[in-house]
Amino acid sequence: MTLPTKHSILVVDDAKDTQLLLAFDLSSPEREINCCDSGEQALQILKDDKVDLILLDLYMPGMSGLETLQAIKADKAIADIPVIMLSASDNEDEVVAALEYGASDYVVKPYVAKVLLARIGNALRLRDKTIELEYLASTDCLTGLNNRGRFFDLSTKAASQANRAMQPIAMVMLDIDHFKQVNDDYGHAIGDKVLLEFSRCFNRVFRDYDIVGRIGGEEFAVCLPNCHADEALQVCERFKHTVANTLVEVNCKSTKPITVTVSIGFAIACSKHIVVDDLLKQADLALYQAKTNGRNCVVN
Ligand code: GH3
Ligand code: MG
Ligand code: MG
Ligand code: MG
Repeated sequence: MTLPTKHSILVVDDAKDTQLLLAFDLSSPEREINCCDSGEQALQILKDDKVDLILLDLYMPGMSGLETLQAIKADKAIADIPVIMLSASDNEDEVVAALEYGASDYVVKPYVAKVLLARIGNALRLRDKTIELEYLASTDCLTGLNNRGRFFDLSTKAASQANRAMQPIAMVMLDIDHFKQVNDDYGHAIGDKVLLEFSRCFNRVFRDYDIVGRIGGEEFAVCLPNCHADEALQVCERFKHTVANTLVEVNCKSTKPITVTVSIGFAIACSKHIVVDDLLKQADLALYQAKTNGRNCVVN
């Protein structure tokens, strides 16, 4: 995971001289500073632009700083961006209100540039740490795929979108065949290498917006929004062949590269009430059937 090297800061203040002063004081090769005059403009900018931190004036004509802060914190897509309030007022109630609404910090104007920069640094560090922790909590560390929890969350979101749009959704469950034998024959490290190479096959076959997850040891799942049964069958067959043709080098000259096969079960739902758990159970039954049918095959 790579975090941004350059942080983008949005200054929201109706006073042009404050904007200019902040742009000057904060200027650095590691920061990009953009300014706007109102809360309304800020919300518009936040819809499209990537912003890492907001410096928000309290008193502005139109939306006040507190109203803008509330609007930011109410919008899931931008709620995590740290907001530092900047105000000439040191009224205790306003400070408390801003912090309770979710501001990361509150700085009184005229500010001391050195202190403001230190506070910005702290807020950005905390934000970076949060991003890193969220990534670690949702990612499988061996393969970089979504972990089980994240896979369920994303699939549940995809299912509700499919329900609204009345579109079908396909759920695929995959399990590497005789994987225990790979560990037994070549050792756990090579087993891990096989898992990694296997996980790389997903990108080559599935669409960008398909959701891929590592569900357990050598079990994986893919959720395919807006996908019909014939398309799901085609893509699963293609994946099965891609896996079977993927050579994994063993770190030993005398041993030939190894290959594995995969058993695949899938299920389709196209009702208005798609439930991810039910769909996964159906796909799991199909996977069980694929194992019973002799492995290296796809069952619907
Ligand atoms: P089947 O074809 O019926 O699926 O047989 P299998 O051997 O693949 O299934 P089984 O459930 O018997 O074995 C799964 C093995 O996967 C056992 C476990 O040690 C191994 N495994 C699970 N997670 C990891 C991992 O992260 N790394 C490695 N190297 N092995 C793992
Ligand atoms: Mg003002
Ligand atoms: Mg298994
Ligand atoms: Mg297996």
